[in-house]
Amino acid sequence: MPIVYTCFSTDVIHEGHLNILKVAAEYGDVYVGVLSDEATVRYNKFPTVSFEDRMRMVEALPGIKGVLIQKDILYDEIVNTLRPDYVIHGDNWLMEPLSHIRDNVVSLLSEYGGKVIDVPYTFNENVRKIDKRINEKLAMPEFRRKRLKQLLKIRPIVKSLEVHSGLTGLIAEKTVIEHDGCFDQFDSMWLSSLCDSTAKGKPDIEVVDMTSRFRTIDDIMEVTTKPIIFDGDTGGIPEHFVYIVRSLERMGVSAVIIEDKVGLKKNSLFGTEVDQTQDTIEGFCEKIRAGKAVQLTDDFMIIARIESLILERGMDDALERAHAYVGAGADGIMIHSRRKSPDEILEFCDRFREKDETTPIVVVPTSYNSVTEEELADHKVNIVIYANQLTRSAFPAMSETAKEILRHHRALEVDSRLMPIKDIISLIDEL
Ligand code: SPV
Ligand code: MG
Repeated sequence: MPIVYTCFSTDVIHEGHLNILKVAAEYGDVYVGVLSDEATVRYNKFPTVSFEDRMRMVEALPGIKGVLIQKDILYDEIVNTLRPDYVIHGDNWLMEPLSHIRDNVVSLLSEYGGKVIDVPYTFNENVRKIDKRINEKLAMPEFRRKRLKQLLKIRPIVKSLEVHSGLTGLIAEKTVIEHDGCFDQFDSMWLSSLCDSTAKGKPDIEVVDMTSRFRTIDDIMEVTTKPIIFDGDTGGIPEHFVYIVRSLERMGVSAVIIEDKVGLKKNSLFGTEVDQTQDTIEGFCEKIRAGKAVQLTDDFMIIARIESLILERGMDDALERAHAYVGAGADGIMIHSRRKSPDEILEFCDRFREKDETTPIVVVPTSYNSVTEEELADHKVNIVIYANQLTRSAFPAMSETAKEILRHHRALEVDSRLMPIKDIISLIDEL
């Protein structure tokens, strides 16, 4: 019998999958691949069902000859081992970005005369409802909160993108690209204090109060499912920080990062050009301990941000603080720098890892932006934050549009640079 292969990357078997299996059975013995978590999170929603349960779900389907694990999005390994005569898939893979997967399969099969079968994709009201249900589940606090820890286990480096509104949240949520045969998307969102303040036309000095910052979180959470890392600035005094931890955890935020500064906080990228006071090690440890003491779940993370390199206090001070903060209960360390070169950050990571192999390290390559994610991962960095690039790209574009309209006394000249209204509308999901 000819071998027919299809790969499922789904948490729920619905009529669309059953239709694929029905058509597949007309061509030969049907083998189904279950896509690994590691591959799924590169282009699809985070699975709401464990890999083991997804395997069991597929194994229980009638009329299947075998179930396989597909480790990669591309089918090379499966095709080379199974040598299917047919690979069958919904015809949604004729469109970008999935068409790259299809092209790859066509080329692999053509080496020995195998064929691709495209089945009309089932997208009816019922399937739409199931998709919506999965999204709603992913957005629930108890599911969203733990996702950062889950991602840390399966991603070589967790990528986080700046967000400060529902719209930027949607960009972080929905942007998926194919590049050189690899798929990629952001894993999480960074709720930057700089960009949240800037969006409100205010300086980044903790003047936008927590009630307003929480309102921004809510706007983002309403339209996204990805985990949130919250920029908690200094966290305030320990007596206030405990309330922040409680609220964030309850809302379903995955992590708060607080920086070891006291008094009037200014943005770190000013460095020593402005007066900024670093907290004492003991003072900051007390704040970390206070936060950890009120946390109710194991999912939430308090990450300690070290400003020693920003304030030019030296590497030894940064390392001493890092180990002390972990000793006080910090679930991760963020090390920041405003140098053009990544050298001091990479040196910090290497030296920190000599004594601590597991505590997650977070970095923000804004000024040392030539460093790649692969280099950072080689130095055992766990989370990379792109902290302000959306705001910095949107502002000049908006400013230029405003000037052009003034220049021409009409909007015709700017039109070619604008996103069609139709596209903006399609970005927004309706309930
Ligand atoms: C932010 O995005 O608000 C940050 C990172 O705290 S930085 O602006 O680099 O200090
Ligand atoms: Mg900040």
